[in-house]
Amino acid sequence: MRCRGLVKVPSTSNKYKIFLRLLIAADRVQFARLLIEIKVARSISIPEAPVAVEGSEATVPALSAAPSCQLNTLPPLRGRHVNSRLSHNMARAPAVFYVLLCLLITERVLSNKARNVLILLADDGGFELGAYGNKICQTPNIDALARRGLLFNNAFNSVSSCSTSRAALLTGTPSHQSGMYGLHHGVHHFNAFDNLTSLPNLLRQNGVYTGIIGKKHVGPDDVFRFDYEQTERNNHIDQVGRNITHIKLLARDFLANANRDNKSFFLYVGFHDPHRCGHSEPQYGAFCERFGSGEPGMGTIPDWAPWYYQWDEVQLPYHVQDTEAARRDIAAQYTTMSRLDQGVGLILKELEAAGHKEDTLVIYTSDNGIPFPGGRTNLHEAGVRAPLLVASPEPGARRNQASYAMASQLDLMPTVLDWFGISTERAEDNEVTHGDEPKSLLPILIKEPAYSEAEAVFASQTHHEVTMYYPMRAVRTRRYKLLHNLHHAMPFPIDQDLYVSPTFQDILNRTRSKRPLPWYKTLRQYYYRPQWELYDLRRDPAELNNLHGKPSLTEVEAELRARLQSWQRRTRDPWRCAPAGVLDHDQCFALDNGLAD
Ligand SMILES: *[C@@H]1O[C@H](CO)[C@@H](O)[C@H](O)[C@H]1NC(C)=O
Ligand SMILES: *[C@@H]1O[C@H](CO)[C@@H](O)[C@H](O)[C@H]1NC(C)=O
Ligand SMILES: *[C@@H]1O[C@H](CO)[C@@H](O)[C@H](O)[C@H]1NC(C)=O
Ligand SMILES: *[C@@H]1O[C@H](CO)[C@@H](O)[C@H](O)[C@H]1NC(C)=O
Ligand SMILES: [Ca+2]
Repeated sequence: MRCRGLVKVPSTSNKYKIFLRLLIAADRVQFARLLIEIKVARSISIPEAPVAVEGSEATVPALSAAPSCQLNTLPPLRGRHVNSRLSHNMARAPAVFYVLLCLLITERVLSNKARNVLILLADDGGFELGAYGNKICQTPNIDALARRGLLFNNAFNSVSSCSTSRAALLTGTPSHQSGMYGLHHGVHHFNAFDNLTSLPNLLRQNGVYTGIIGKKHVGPDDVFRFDYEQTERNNHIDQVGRNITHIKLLARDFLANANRDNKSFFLYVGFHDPHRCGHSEPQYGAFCERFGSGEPGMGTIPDWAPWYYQWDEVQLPYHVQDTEAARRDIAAQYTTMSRLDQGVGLILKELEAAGHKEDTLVIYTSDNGIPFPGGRTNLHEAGVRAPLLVASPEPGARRNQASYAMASQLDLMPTVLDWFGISTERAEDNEVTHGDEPKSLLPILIKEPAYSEAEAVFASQTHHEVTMYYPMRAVRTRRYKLLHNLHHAMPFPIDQDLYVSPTFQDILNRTRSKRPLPWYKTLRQYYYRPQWELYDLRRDPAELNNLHGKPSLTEVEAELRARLQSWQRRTRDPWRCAPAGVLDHDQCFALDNGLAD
């Protein structure tokens, strides 16, 4: 396979000379082989659960009698009421598997072995990764991490905006329930509710040494407190979020503290790459790709060897127009990806040097989709579908494999708590207690769950910037997505950062001057959306063919709608009556504004 489009330039040289063309490694992550069956376990199965009516709950007697694994944090294993999706999944799973799982977990907690977690969070990072099939953008370090662990092909953000997504990741709570309705900084000024239980607070209470390096972007401080904080609050964001040499040294410092105190640790590294910076620091380029590049006046980052790409050979995402301006924008993003990728490599080396390669769960993901039209701030796929790599050091863990299980970033908090063997009782203050609730992903690291059409993830967005009020709610199963644009008559808002980008300016200019725009939508279509959008993602991954109201899908749509509403009710969504009604004392009262359907 030829690796096209790649130009590597030494940081000291200005000559854009190709001197290296790489072959794509042959041992790519295997996308096809998924269902590894444990033959012995298959012969014993739990009877099918009664089919639950939407919103109601079904008890699964077989489960109450089955493994009483008190140490596990998965609610179903405590023999509680479980919702239809979970009971469905559990009912299909082999009983022996759960018994083994309980034994594993019990042994793990009793052996008191050190266990740590490292979260590597990209900022607006997408699928510009070799591991996810991008053939041009070179990310050898992240690809190596993917080979060491499990690659999720169906992982989703619960919201497509920075602060809200980070708050959701750190509390397991959707944005409408956390109170973090939009961006935290400056005039936007959003904060989560004071009564929320966050992952770092819970871990600190349980004796885990917690650290954050890089972008924090959530508040209030008391709700999100880490023992070790090197963030934009006490540093320049570029130093803690983009200067990978500086980040490496901070990680070394944190790990030395953890080792000195002989403590389990949780380290959250919030890279600011590959976020745009044309709005805040245009002197460094659209993606800050020149910051520390070694070009005159840009400074150097000793550990970064930037990679440069030819604009005409980037791998264009389907939601970005095929023009030189947009392609150059993507090429700049790729260069910034090389800084993120090498940063990930440095942190993993520090982890190993500190003696923690074999006892640390490593998670790589991104807070929201890429900052291009159709991406960040949208609940369409390019806005919420996220890379998710989870590498477990456990001997039985899946490696160099892909999972198609539906995973939400709301699942990360229960996953980390499960890893540390901490009960989620206190986390349940966050009110997500029944139904389609967040779940630990650890069982998936051991075995691919049986395929289920019933698995779903949810998304909820209200603001990005304070001016960008555009509430949306969505439910996504493996096949379908139902998206509700609550205030659909308003134009879809555009954030400052996207507005000044070469890609959006190009769309504007071409639309204004009526020049050809080789894009998947018109600007008008992008701004004005219908109230309901229903997509069959198997047939229509770009979400271009709205099937809302299609007679053959009446039942599918009604089911998704009921499920979305039920999730909104359970998570106390203040918007659950919008736009057709007003909420009062947990009831919706009609407005007769013609939007009831
Ligand atoms: C560190 O803690 C573990 C238990 O968590 C214990 O077995 C070990 O002896 C401790 N090491 C030191 C040097 O204190
Ligand atoms: C990055 O950090 C290193 C170490 O602190 C420093 O020497 C270097 O000048 C920094 N680079 C930039 C571009 O700020
Ligand atoms: C947390 O605070 C919010 C806002 O005041 C409130 O609506 C919610 O019910 C509170 N949750 C709990 C568990 O107290
Ligand atoms: C768009 O038009 C403006 C004004 O004519 C111009 O300054 C700018 O360079 C153009 N941008 C792009 C990306 O074509
Ligand atoms: Ca972001």
